[in-house]
Amino acid sequence: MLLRTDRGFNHNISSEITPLSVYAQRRDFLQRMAAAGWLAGGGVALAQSPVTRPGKLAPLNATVSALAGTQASDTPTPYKNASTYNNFYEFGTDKSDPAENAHTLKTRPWSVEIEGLVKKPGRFNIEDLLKLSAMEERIYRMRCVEGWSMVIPWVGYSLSELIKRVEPLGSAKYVEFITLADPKTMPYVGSRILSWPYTEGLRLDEAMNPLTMLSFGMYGEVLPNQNGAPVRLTVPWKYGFKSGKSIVKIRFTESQPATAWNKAAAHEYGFYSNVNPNVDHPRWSQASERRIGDGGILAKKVKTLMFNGYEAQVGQLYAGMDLTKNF
Ligand SMILES: Nc1nc2c(c(=O)[nH]1)N[C@H]1C(S)=C(S)[C@@H](COP(=O)(O)O)O[C@H]1N2
Ligand SMILES: [Mo]
Repeated sequence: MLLRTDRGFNHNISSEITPLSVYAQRRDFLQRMAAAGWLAGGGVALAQSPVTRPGKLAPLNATVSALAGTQASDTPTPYKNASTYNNFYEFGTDKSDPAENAHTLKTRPWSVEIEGLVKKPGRFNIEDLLKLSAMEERIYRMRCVEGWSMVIPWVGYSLSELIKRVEPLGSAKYVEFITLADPKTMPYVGSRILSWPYTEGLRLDEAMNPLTMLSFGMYGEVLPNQNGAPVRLTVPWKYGFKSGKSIVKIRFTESQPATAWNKAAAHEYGFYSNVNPNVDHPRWSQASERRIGDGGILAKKVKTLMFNGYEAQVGQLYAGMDLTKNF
């Protein structure tokens, strides 16, 4: 196995130079909307999203996010793929299992408990979380550690909006995400594939980065159960497993929390799990990825980008760190 030990940051941004991209189309769309006088005043682009709604679930209205890095220049993955090719081990390990089995997940009533090192611990009902901040649509590239990727228009807002409300104490350094583990509705929670509940964690500054998103929907509609309804994390510069689904608890801690995949195989899955084409998984290369879409498993491979293409937004979080050790 080839393991490159490139410790420097990759400053190659040629990937940003995409010819006729969705981004450009979207920008044209926004310009046309503005010209037509359809945008709200104050320079805020309350544009309708050009992403087509599949019309399967309840709509979740959002405005196109103006935050840098939130409008990936790639064509969004067809909804069909994004909602039928999933990892959600609580419902099975085959990619098709979650879409087949997750109808048993009960997404109401739902609440997210905030605990640990914060001034304002407590419980947020999902209804209150949905109203906590303005819903934005953000198109993120998502890269699974297994070597495939998708481009998904998420609906939600920055996790930092919630974190600010609960006021972390100075001693809080990490955020732990605990997801639902209900053996009655999740058939594989009794299995020994992983230790349940599925948990994940971020450093507080990673969690506060505006790209880190609390997502409630995708493609203009509420999340399908198999994608982590009613609320999940989306962290676009990290491997997909950091984006925990169906979150029920968020805990602020002083020490680095354990994570489900790190507990299962520490030498394969570290705490950081930043997308990094220069650090291979012990069993396979991470230099390229298969973009899931109409091509199915024969889809063509594309080069994986440092921090999944979000280096400009998040590279400074890791300045001076050895990313081969902190994988
Ligand atoms: N609770 C929970 N969250 C999870 C997982 C899981 O098995 N259980 N799988 C992760 C992995 S490996 C990936 S790639 C993404 C997939 O998200 P998607 O199905 O919405 O694309 O969810 C992540 N979140
Ligand atoms: Mo994944």
